[in-house]
Amino acid sequence: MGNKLPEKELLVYIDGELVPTNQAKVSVYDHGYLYGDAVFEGIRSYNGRVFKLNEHIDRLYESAQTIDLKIPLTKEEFKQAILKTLRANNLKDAYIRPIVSRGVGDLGLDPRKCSKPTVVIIAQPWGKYYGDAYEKGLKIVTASTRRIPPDCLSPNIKSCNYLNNILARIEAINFGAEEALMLDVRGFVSEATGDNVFIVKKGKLATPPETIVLKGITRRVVFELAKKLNIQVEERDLTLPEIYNADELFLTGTAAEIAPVVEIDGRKIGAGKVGQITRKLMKLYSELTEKEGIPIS
Ligand code: PXG
Repeated sequence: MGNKLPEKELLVYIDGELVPTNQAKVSVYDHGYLYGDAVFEGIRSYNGRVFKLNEHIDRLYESAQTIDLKIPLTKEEFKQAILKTLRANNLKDAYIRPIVSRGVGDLGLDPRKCSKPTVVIIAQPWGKYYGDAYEKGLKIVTASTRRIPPDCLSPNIKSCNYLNNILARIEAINFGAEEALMLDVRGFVSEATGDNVFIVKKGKLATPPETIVLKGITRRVVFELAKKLNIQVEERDLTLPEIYNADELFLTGTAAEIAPVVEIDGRKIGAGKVGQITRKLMKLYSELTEKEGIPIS
């Protein structure tokens, strides 16, 4: 994990108040803790601007609506709470982690036991998620753990139930790999444990459809950048042989940004080094994040 530990004590937003990290605590009876009954977002700010803030807020409210959780703030109030948290911590380049849980209840699943949702916003300085892999490229493996299918728990919900992904990540760690690729229950490619996946083949991009993955905001940005470069993008089912025979392979995510992959399951991808199209997209992404976004102050 490329995140830097905060040098000074940061303030965390909890239910409208900014409290020092060592006092930033949530009840053990919170259903977010007891049952993973919560939704979250992962947002970045660069150079004093919050990148794609509206898109992240929209997805947070969609996740909440899907699990029938009413966020006790309007979208505008939520945005202001995020900006306030960043200002209070004097952060310009940060990772922002809002979490809305069902709230404090009792033992037992019944969400009616929770009288009000708990709203937390953590914001902290952030480095590179995959360290030096942006130059060298990542080595990843395919996990035997399959991504939960949409008819069981939609991967569109950004919920605090990450055990499926964590199991895949443990497989990667145990194999000495940096990340794991997950297949869906049909055996088609879905996504990495915290990133969407793209292949480049014969100058075109392809990525799995939104029905089986998280609707990644970085994934959408890559669509925009590809358009600018006149590169076609297909959203379709991808097989593992297509991954092995791709010219280039990369992962996308708010934390990961655009991360090149040069090896999977022991097979080199393309020339075994960061590809040309991936490099172009990485450059454009970094330029965009530096200039676009909602100003913190
Ligand atoms: N798929 C999954 C399963 C994710 O969790 C993405 C794709 C990329 O989506 P965005 O919208 O960021 O392009 C994610 C991203 C964290 C954390 O601790 C969150 C994610 C990944 C890694 C860590 O906040 N979510």
